[in-house]
Amino acid sequence: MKEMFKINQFNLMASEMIAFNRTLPDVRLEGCKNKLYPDDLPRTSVVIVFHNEAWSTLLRTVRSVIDRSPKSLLEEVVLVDDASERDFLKRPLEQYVRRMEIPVRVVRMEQRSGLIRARLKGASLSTGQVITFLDAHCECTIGWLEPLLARIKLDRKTVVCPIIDVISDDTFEYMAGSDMTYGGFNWKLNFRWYPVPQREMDRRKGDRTLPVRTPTMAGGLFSIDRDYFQEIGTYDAGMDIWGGENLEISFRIWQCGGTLEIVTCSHVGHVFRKATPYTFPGGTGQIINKNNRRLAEVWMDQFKNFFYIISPGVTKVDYGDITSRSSLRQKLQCKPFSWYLENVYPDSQIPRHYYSLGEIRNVETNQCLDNMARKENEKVGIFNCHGMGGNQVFSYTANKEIRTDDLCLDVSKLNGPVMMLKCHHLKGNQLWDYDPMVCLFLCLLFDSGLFLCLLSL
Ligand code: LR7
Ligand code: MN
Repeated sequence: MKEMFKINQFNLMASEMIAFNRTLPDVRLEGCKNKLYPDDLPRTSVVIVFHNEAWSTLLRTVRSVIDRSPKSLLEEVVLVDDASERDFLKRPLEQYVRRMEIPVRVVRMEQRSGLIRARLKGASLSTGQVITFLDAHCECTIGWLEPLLARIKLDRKTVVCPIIDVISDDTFEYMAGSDMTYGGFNWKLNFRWYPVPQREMDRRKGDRTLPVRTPTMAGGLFSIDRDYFQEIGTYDAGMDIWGGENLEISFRIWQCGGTLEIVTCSHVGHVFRKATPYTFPGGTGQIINKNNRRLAEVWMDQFKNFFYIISPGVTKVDYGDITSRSSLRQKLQCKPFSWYLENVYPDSQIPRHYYSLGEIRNVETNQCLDNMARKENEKVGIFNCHGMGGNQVFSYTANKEIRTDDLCLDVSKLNGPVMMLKCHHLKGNQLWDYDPMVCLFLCLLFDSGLFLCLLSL
């Protein structure tokens, strides 16, 4: 089992012991089970890209799509092989899928191209009115498709994601994902799940079966009207291998007049892995940074500085030519990133308004506040100022938080310590006042007995 785990970074042995058409629990909210949908929903092609995927997970994905989609709504499945190096994914795959009851096509990338360009190829060869993308290790549950297509029928500019349930990489147990989280991102431009805020619960009048408007999508599982996908510029074909395209398409959808939703009545499982099984030709960091730079440069306006200042190294990465993407933004007359922060993602980790972004330095001792690469629930540290951003970047926001990425300085006892906790936007222990007139500086008492002066705010 341990040996086989390394091949795909999941328990391949367990996967191979599980039927392609295994029964899955119905994890939907009760209120979802008897919803009715129009008869004339648009038909979808399902596009699945893969590189060196396991036979069992790939075919379980295909099987679950066919078995749990009404035949009338499923145009075809398009499998795009991103230059895999496995013999069983060549002719044996083609022969196997030929027997299936709906058309399953296998198309090949001539060379390793990455998931973005592989999806573009799959999309261009597919014919359904809607395109549904899935990762190659998913399982669709009962009723997954109708609520997605119903949203697109209602408004073709709505792009929809299912709730992504968790298939354990260890046991392949199927576990329901939450309808109380939605997609965001942090200063490093990593996609993250965050709690659905109260304003979004209120907008839906507390009805959790209604779709959640989400600032970003995870990337792998979504449905989009084919023409609308074209209209808003598909994907950025200048992005390589993996990463960044999910935030790019999310920003683009919102800023250019579309809507991005998580349809809580639709559940699809995905095998979440802790490591990547495949190589990134050119280097993992290089590629992800390049993709992220492309998205920051085209879509984030001055707010790209949050990304650059926390990861100063990335500014050295070449991001190629973005003129066609910038002119796309022009042509579509997309709104600025500040609009997105204000209207779509006010609870963002990137503050819409802020007083400062940079280090917090004690000019006497030349020591800086430093998150010491610690995580949530730990004390903030002090370290020699290094001027390299990273762990020493903080922002004093218009809400009077002092935050570093998604963590806020928080004091719950008079004598400290100053902790780093998830920002709660509720002021209280996370409210920091700076009064340059009266105090010249504000001193915070640390538990070490040291006074730290916030001078440069
Ligand atoms: O070079 C490659 N060529 C490929 O065809 C690299 C990958 N791929 C395929 C791969 O076989 C898989 O089917 O692309 C798909 C995604 O790659 P994964 O499954 O190795 O990565 P992931 O699940 O971590 O990917 C998430 O983030 C990616 C960022 O580029 C994509 O948006 C993925 O689609 C996305 N997956 C999900 O959203 C599922 C939920 C994960 C979360 C959160
Ligand atoms: Mn995946």
